[in-house]
Amino acid sequence: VLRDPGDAIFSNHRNHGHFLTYSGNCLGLLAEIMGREDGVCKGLGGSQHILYRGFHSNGVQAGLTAVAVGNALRRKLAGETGITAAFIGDGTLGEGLLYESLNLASVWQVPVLFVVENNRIAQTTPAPSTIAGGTILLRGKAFGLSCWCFNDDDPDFFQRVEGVLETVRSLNAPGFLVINTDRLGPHSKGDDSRDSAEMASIRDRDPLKRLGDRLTLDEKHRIDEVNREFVATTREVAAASPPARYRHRPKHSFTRSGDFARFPNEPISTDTNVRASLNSALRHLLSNHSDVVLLGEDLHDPYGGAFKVTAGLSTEFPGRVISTPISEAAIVGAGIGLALSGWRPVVEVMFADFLSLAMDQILNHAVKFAAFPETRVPLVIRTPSGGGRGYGATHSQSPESLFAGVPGLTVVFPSHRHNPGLLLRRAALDWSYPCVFFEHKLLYGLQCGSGRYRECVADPDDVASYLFPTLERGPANADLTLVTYGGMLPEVERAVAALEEEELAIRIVVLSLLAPLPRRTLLNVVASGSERIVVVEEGHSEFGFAAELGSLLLENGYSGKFSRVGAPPIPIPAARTLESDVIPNEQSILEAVYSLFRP
Ligand SMILES: Cc1ncc(C[n+]2csc(CCOP(=O)(O)OP(=O)(O)O)c2C)c(N)n1
Ligand SMILES: [Mg+2]
Repeated sequence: VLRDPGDAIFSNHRNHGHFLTYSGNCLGLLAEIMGREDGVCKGLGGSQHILYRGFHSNGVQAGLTAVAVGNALRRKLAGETGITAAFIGDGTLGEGLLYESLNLASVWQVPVLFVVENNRIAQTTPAPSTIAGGTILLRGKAFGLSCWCFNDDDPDFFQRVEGVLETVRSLNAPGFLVINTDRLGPHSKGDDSRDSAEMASIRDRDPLKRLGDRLTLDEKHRIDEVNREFVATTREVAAASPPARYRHRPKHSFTRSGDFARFPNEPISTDTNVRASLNSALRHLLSNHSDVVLLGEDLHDPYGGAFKVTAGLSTEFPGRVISTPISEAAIVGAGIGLALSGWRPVVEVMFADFLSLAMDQILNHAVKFAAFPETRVPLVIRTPSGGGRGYGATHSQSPESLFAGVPGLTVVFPSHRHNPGLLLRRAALDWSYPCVFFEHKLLYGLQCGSGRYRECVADPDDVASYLFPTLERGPANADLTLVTYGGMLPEVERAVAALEEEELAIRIVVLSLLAPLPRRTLLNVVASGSERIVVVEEGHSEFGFAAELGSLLLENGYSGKFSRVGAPPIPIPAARTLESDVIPNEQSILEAVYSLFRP
């Protein structure tokens, strides 16, 4: 009954039945499970991870519930028909994201039907020992959803479920359906701890068996025979499909091509600061692209976001700048749902420190979907980052290296010497992969300006290195090259001014793209003509950006001196005096530089 072309399903680890009911594609599913080329996801997904038309599933319990809400939000905003079904098991009632998703669905009144398959067991754990008081249904009621509960052996089960779907469709609002059912076998292989008497009664209650009992023996045999033959043939055809193989071993998830002419450059405007540049980029996106929507906490006027980057936009674009509950995981998930269904969401996470709450959505959902062939996830997550304002340990961090370590995630961190607004527009419009866009708090108020920097030549095979350029300033044969990005640039420039007083020739290289690391661009510019390289980053330097750059240089034969400057691996303290002792500054940069000139 999910027959509207706009309908979508977000399933879970137990997706085979959902998939077959949705698609009827038995061969595609079996070949996928067997790791064959004819699999619906060409062997990339396997048993649990499926993306096929409007069908999505993966193996993270509740992980797709927020993505489902985003999928339904897109349809609602676009005024389209269709509903979204999101499946969970009873054991998944322990996952926090589920409640963020129920809340979002209710606040936004989007047509998502949450379906709880209540088999009273989770892997090996009986439900009563993990599901606290009240009934399951009350959980849906608590969020104001229309609620239903049926047994799967109810003779009118199908008609009842059809009625539920029609209600959700006609109300265009969320629902919560609990289906009491049974698990007929072990969770995986030999992991069923239920005793034989319980299993016998479960098998006896099996609605399919009960249906079968109404048939004559002859009819039953005939149906069994047809089914056996169908399964045997399907298996044979699936087995004849070649094992899935990469044509070329992939180096990354990004497709690359050097057609830079598609992305015109723009001179940087010097009469604007970073905040205004970003604000006008968002205004441009909203004015010219009806598929752009902004999500985040406190974005609305007159507040306009914690750092005022969205000021004025909720007034100018009613309904498209959406202030959300405090639910970082769910709003990033909803962004994934919007992006997967063709829109260009820009999500603001109020402080970069809170990205950790959305890590599962980024690591297990956004980049995983984006790695499927012909799948675009143009999601931008903007976030103010870094210290220098005495905000303490949970509002001052620089977590970009953590996120640069996520395979398939794009990490952009512009400085005031880049064109921050242009880079944000490119992340939203020209780049079809999930991107975390860091904005340093101390840069918001700085005037933009190219400051005598020039763009390094981009790698012709790497569009990202062009879209999010690396800048350089200073002579090619410098005594020393300083490499940095984001909020460290003003400190680096102060240090360089001091060094130039001492008649040292210093080159500065400033990245805006941290991941995928613009390797060839960096090798061309950094490794050539410098015997001393100092990398400055604000985050703690262990396992960080500078370490990655150091490896790149070593692997490519660099034999000069190398040093990195970063914070120690401790929580950022709140007192300004303590904070300035741990975050790199002009003085600590100079010390690192001088140490490389000592014999
Ligand atoms: C976030 C997460 N934690 C743990 C698991 C491992 N796991 C897979 S299925 C499962 C039990 C799920 O139980 P339930 O939600 O009741 O679904 P059922 O299998 O009974 O349909 C567990 C713990 C997982 N896949 N995802
Ligand atoms: Mg269960």
